[in-house]
Amino acid sequence: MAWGKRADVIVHEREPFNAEPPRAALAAAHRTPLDTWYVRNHGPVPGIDPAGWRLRVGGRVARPLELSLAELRGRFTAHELVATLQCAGNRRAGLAQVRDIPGEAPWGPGATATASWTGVRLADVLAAAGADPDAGHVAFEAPDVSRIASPPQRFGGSIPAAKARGGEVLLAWAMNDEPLPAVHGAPVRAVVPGYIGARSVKWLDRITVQDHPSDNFFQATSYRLLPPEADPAAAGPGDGISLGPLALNSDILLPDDGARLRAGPATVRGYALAGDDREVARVDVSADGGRTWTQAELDGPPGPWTWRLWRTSLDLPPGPVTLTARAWDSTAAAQPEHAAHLWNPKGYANNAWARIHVTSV
Ligand SMILES: Nc1nc2c(c(=O)[nH]1)N[C@H]1C(S)=C(S)[C@@H](COP(=O)(O)O)O[C@H]1N2
Ligand SMILES: [Mo]
Repeated sequence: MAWGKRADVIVHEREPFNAEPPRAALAAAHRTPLDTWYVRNHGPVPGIDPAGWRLRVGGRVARPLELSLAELRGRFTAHELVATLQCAGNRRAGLAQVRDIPGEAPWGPGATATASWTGVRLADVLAAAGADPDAGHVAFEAPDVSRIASPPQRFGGSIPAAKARGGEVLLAWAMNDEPLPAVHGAPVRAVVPGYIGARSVKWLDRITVQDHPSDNFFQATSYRLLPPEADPAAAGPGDGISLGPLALNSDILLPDDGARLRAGPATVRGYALAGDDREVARVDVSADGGRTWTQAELDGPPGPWTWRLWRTSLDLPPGPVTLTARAWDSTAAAQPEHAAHLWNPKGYANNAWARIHVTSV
């Protein structure tokens, strides 16, 4: 299978390559194996010679930097951090059931995964460059040119400087203790835990400290939540709500949607992710559409920036059963019940209650 992915990945697009694993595959481990990780690309995977690769750090800095891979690894302390990434389009299929979302991949719950990342802290690199403490944003850029962008341009995005200075944002060259695979951004990618996946820019080659958010298409125009009546083809820079910190979300991974099970006790498993610096506080699971709930057992988190895998056992009556799950976070916020009031023309940020349909016999 392409790009070292397992044979059963669901390929949404071959070029650019976009694929997610079947939901059950994500339940197997806290750290998702590399062959199971989703891939989200907006353009062709660039072929980068690591020996010729340079990271340029500029903008509002006292000392602009140009670093080879050896310099990046040699000059700064390496850190390892386990972090979950999640695409803003994760679970879009649930929104597309409400109303058509033309031109966007119908991602299921698999556009999210967890890895241990090894790299240097963006904060340390910014300090070495003498980044202006009053600059509000840090922008990333990469060489992959997307024809989705108008005009066609390199992929980019930005994060607030306060987030960039948090120790959790890494410039990573290894994933699950393996060299970063080409499709995941080799030689170096940004890892921005708690933010939509689009800010974790792969094949990173430029960092700019600046006063304003990036004017790259994928920050200024795309990855923004438009009102339902907006025409996404007519959207311009600054329209809609900018997406940064992830919304609280969860989904059911086992049993599979459409499964036939024996009536009686059944194990239900899934993931929950709180987004940015919030924590998952509780996950409720229901076999009667939300009339009664059972609290799931949360697995110990592999780190503060990761999903919680959860499990519980529910008694299934014979017949068709809808399994429902909803998470709560440390601010006592819960997931909204229905995708209908979350619908937006680009299909981002679906964090409605998880629902799968099974038949027990
Ligand atoms: N250069 C570059 N970085 C990128 C992208 C891209 O298309 N080009 N896609 C982004 C999006 S939308 C997501 S969700 C994550 C996906 O990371 P993965 O493919 O390693 O799973 O990468 C982000 N970084
Ligand atoms: Mo994404």
